[in-house]
Amino acid sequence: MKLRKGSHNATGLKFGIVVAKFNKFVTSKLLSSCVEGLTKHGVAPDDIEVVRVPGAFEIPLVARTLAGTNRFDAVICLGAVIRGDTPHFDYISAEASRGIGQAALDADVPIIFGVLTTDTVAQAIERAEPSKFNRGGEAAKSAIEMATVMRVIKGEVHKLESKKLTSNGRTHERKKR
Ligand code: INI
Repeated sequence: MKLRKGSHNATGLKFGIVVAKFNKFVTSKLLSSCVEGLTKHGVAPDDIEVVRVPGAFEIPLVARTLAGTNRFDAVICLGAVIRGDTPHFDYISAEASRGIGQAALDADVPIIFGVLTTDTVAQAIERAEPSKFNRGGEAAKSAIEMATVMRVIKGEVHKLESKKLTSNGRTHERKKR
């Protein structure tokens, strides 16, 4: 049996973050915990690009577009959809989750679902809080794990390890130790 897995070392990796402005009192906390989670694992601040969108409904298109640029190892989506008195919640949360999942499959790039869907404001605050559920930090960890495992299963880690770039741009096999 061969076990393939990602790592927590994100040095040199690049991430896009799409964050909704709607319910900013929650999404700003998700964003700061997410950025902290990335930098804590070795991501350079210059390798993180943040795009703000009006609400969770707008996240999938921007996530798909960012992923399609091939500039990022993973894209992280952050938002907070909080249930109200109308069915609006169901439409927004369903479209955000469906669209984000579809975007990842279409772009062939990991896109992380860091969108809270809660019944109450208190639940959303609790989940964004770094000392409680810390969903922003969790989204960062998932993005790193997915970015690194995708490199492994696409063979890129093996290629980097076994081949050395020569000065004229050609590669030659590295001697086995
Ligand atoms: N957007 C959210 O991100 N969270 C919500 O809770 C929310 N509610 O409840 O309405 C919400 N609505 C805005 C929506 O995402 C779009 O921005 C808007 O419909 C314009 O397309």
